[in-house]
Amino acid sequence: MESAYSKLWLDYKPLDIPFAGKVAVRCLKGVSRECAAVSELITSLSALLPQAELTFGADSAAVIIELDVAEYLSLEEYVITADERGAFISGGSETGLLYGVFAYVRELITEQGFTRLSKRVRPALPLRMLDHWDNADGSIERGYSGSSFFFKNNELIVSDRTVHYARLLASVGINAAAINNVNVRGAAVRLITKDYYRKLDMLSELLGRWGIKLYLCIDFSAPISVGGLTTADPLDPRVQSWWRDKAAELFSEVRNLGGFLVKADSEGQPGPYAYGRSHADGANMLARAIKPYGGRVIWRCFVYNCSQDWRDLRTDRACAGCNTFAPLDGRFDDNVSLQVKNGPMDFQIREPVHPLFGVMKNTSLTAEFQIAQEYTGQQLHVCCLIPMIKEILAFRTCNGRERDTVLDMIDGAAAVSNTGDSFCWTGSELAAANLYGFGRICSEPGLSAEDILEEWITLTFGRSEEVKEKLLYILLGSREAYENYTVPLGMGWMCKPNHHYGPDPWGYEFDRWGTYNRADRDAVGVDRGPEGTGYSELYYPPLSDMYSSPDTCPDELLLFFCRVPYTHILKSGKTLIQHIYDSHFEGYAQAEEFFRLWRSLDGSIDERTYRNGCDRFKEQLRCAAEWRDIVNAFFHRLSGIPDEQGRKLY
Ligand code: GCV
Repeated sequence: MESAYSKLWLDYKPLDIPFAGKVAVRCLKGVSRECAAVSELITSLSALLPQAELTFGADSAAVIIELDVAEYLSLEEYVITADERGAFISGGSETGLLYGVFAYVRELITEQGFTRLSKRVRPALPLRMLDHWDNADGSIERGYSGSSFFFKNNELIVSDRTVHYARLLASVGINAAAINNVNVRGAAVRLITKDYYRKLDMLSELLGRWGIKLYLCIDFSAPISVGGLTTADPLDPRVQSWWRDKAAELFSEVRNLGGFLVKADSEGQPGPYAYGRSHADGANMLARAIKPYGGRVIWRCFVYNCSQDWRDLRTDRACAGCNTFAPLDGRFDDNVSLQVKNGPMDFQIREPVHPLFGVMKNTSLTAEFQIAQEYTGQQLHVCCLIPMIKEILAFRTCNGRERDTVLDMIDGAAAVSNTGDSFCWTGSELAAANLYGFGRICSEPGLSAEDILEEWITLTFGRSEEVKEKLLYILLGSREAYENYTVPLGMGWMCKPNHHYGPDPWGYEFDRWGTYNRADRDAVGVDRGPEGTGYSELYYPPLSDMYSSPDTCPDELLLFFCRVPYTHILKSGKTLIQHIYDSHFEGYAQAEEFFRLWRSLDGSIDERTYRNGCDRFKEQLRCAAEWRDIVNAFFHRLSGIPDEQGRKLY
C-alpha cells in the first residue's frame, strides 16, 4: 500500500558505490542499542547500502562505525571523525549522537561513499522550535498543507506519521515543538486536563526519543475556563496556587513536557492586562509554577491595538512591541523567553528587523519566523525564506554590545510551521526547503543559503547537476521575485483582508488593524521618523538616523519608514513610480522563468512532484499577473504618471 506521506529529505536511495562488504556498528560506553541514534544509523545504512552486511560489534569488518557518548561535549554537540574505513561519532548525549548520525549520513549521501570527514558541531541556538497553529478540531490557522496530523475531531493523534515527523525535525536539529495554535480555542483549552494526559504523554515520549521537547499553548485564563475560579489575575494567590497544582500534575503525567507558549493580550486572547498587571507579572507567575520541573515559558511579544481608528495618524502598530516590552527588560525570570516576530508588523515579505532584538539586553529572546507562507504566497507561490532568515539573524542592532547581531542577542528561534497532512507535508515540495533550512540555520548559522539548499536538493532530488542548478536558481531568486510582483519597498499589507492571498491595495486601508499605506495622488508610505510616528527612534544610532530620512533609508524599506512623492529618485536612479512599474513587470517575468525552468525538469524529477509543481506554478503566474496589474493600475490611476516604457497599465 502506498504511504500516506512522503519521506521528504529522508527518502534514502542506494548509493552509487557497489558496496557489498561487512559494516559493523559498535556502541561504546553510554550508548544503548535501543536509542534513536542507533536505529537511525541502521535504517539509513540499510537503505543506502542494501548489499552490505550490517552487524553489531564485529571486530573484523570492511567498515566500522563506532558510536559514543562523551562527557567533554555539551549535550547536543557531536564530533565525527571518518574515513574510508569507517567513522567514530561521539555525542554529548544520545541526542548529540543522533545529530552526529544524521550529519554522517548526510555526508555519505552528498559524497556518495565513505570519505574523510572531521567535524565538531554544537547547535548555535539552544532553543530550535517549531510552532504549529493546529486547532483541536483538526483545522490549521494559516495552514496551506491540508489538515493537522496532531489533532482530529478534538482527539490527539499519535501515529507512524508522528514518528516520521520527529525524525524529520531531529534530522535538522529542531528540539522543541508547540503542537497547538497560539489562539487557544475550543477543546484545546482542555489540553492541560486529564482528558488529554495519556495521549500527550505518548506523544511527548515519542518526541523525546528524537530529542524534541513538547510545548503546549495555554489559555491564560485557564484558572477560569478549566479551573472554575472567578479570576486569572496573576498576582492573586488562588490563581498562583492553581497553576502550581496544575504544573505539578501536568509535568508528572506528561513526562517530556518542555513548557508553555503563550499569546496574551493579543488579538482577543486573554492576558494580564485584564487585571491591570504587566506582561512580566503574567509570564513570571507561569514560569514560577513550572520552574521546579525545568519548564520554560515562551511568551509572545505580538501585542498591539487591533482596534485602531484608521484616521489616527499618530498611533503606529510598529511601535507597540517596544512600547509594551522595552520597559520590562530585565524583569523576566530566567525560565521565560520572549518570542519576538522577525519584524514589527506581521511576517510581511519585507519589514525592518524588530527593534526589540536590540533593546532587550537583559532578557532571553526567541526570534519568531513564519515558514507557513501566510503573506508570501501560501505555498502556492515558490518563496524560499532561507536567505531572509539568514539576513535577519545577521542584522547588526548597533546596541553597543561587542557582538550585536540578532543572532548574538537571542537564545532561540521558532518558526510557525508550514506542515499539514498533505502527502508532501508542506503542500508544495519546494516549500519543504523552508522547513529544512530553518532547522539547519538554527544549528549551523554559518552555512550559506546555497550550502543549505544544495544539501536539501541532493537529499530530496538526488545528485543531478541540472536539477540542482535549476532548483537553486528558482529558490534563490524566489523571494526577490515575490517581492517584485507584490508590495513595493517595504510597505506591506496590500493583500486581500482575512485570508491574505492576492492583491487588494486598499484592502486594509480603512480598517482597524493598524496597517496602512496612506497612498494618495502625490505620495505614498508612512512617515515613521521623529516628525512622524517616531518608530525610527526605537533603533540605536546610526540606524535611527539612517531610517528616518529618505536620502539614507535603504530603498527596500523606503515606504516602510518614509512618505515620499512618486517622483522621488531612488538610489537606483529611477523614480519611485517607475520602480513600482518596472519591478512588477520584472517580478512577473521572473515567475515565468521559474515555471519555464520547472517544466524543463519534466522526466528528471518524480512525476507526482513535477505535476504538483506545475499546478502551483500555474497558479503563481495567474496570481502574479493580478498583483502586477492591480498594483500598477492602482498607482497609475492615483498618480496619473505614465510608464516611461509605454506598457499597458489599465
Ligand atoms: C495565530 C497574524 C495572523 C493570525 C495569527 C497572528 C499571531 O495576525 O494572521 O492568524 O494568529 O498573526 O501571530 O498570533
